[in-house]
Amino acid sequence: MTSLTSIASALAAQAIELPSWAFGNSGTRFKVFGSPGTARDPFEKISDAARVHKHTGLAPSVALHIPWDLVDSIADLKKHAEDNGVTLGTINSNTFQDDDYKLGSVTHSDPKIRQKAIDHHFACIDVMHETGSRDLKIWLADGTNYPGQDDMRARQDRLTDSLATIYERIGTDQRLVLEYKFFEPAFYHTDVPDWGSAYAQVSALGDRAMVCLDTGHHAPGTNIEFIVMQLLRLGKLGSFDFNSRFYADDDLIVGAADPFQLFRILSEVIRGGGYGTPDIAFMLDQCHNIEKKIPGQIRSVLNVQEMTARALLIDGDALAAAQEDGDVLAANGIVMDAFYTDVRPALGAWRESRGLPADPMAAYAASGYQEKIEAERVGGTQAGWGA
Ligand code: PSV
Ligand code: MN
Repeated sequence: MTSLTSIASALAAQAIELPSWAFGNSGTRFKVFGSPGTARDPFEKISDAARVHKHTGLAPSVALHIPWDLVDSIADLKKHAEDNGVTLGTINSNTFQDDDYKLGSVTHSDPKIRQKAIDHHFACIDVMHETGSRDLKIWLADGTNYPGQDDMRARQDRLTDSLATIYERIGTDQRLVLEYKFFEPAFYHTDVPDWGSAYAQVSALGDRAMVCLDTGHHAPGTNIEFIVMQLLRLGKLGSFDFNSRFYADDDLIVGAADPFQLFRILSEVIRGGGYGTPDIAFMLDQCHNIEKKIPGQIRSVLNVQEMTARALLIDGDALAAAQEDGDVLAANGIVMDAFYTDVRPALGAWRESRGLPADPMAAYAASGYQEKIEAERVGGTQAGWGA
């Protein structure tokens, strides 16, 4: 097996983008629980995200969601991020919380609603120019609940037209990243349900249009690492939204539900040349409903790092030889040996060698930051999922 020391420099290439919305209160359809110290505005969300980077060195950028993170001065927010040692990353559009979008946004049959949704994306692109963001990430809640409710094909055509209009507006150094999801909030069909549909749409747009793979957006049992392989092979994997799920789009801590799946996904990323290149944004898309948010994000990025380290340990040469020989058990054994390696002590030492705490969870707990925000952030309205 590949040695732990030989993967040290590869580990240094890891950068995971945090979602601003993970630092607000969120919940289920039944209840959103408040928690002491929760950020009350985008500035406090960024401050909290920066603590994750401070203790892990893994999370140098923060994705924004518009309009949730709109502030009077984006320039001030950008400066605040930089003062805290992080940058502003992907801009996520939101066409799922306005009454006008009940029956769709960019696919709506009414041209006025479609234009409203397109204009929102133009506004997001304006924000990107101010933040210096590369990626505009589009997830659409568009879809229908009942057979016959709308013409699926006409909606697909309208989607193509709307995306083309948005794509024309992005800068030459920017990208449009389209996220698919097979259900929810629409339950009969969604207009971008799967990687193939997203791939067809972005391929029609051009080189700077890519697919975003949210790990929670597949039917149970889907072989997600196959999709990773295929999109990498096709040169169209633009970003990940990492999270984990037991049943639906649970948005739980990545690697919590199925660490082996996370390992398999990261193995395909590495195998396909998607690791250590800026071409793929490794984002989290999670909510922390019952656990503390900052340590929840620290745990998440550590889980990604841990499974990346294990995946880097796969002996590619030995694996290729076993595959060539048709040695089924040897090939599988090479992969499983890497997966079962406990890399935590070595990662602790690796962190210390880089001036980071060996145990970022403990370092955060000892830092006093949680107590400080719980004492200071009294009054005002806590940010929620959606604000
Ligand atoms: C939709 O479920 C989604 O995964 C999209 O990425 C949204 O932008 C995000 O969740 C909102 O939390
Ligand atoms: Mn997502």
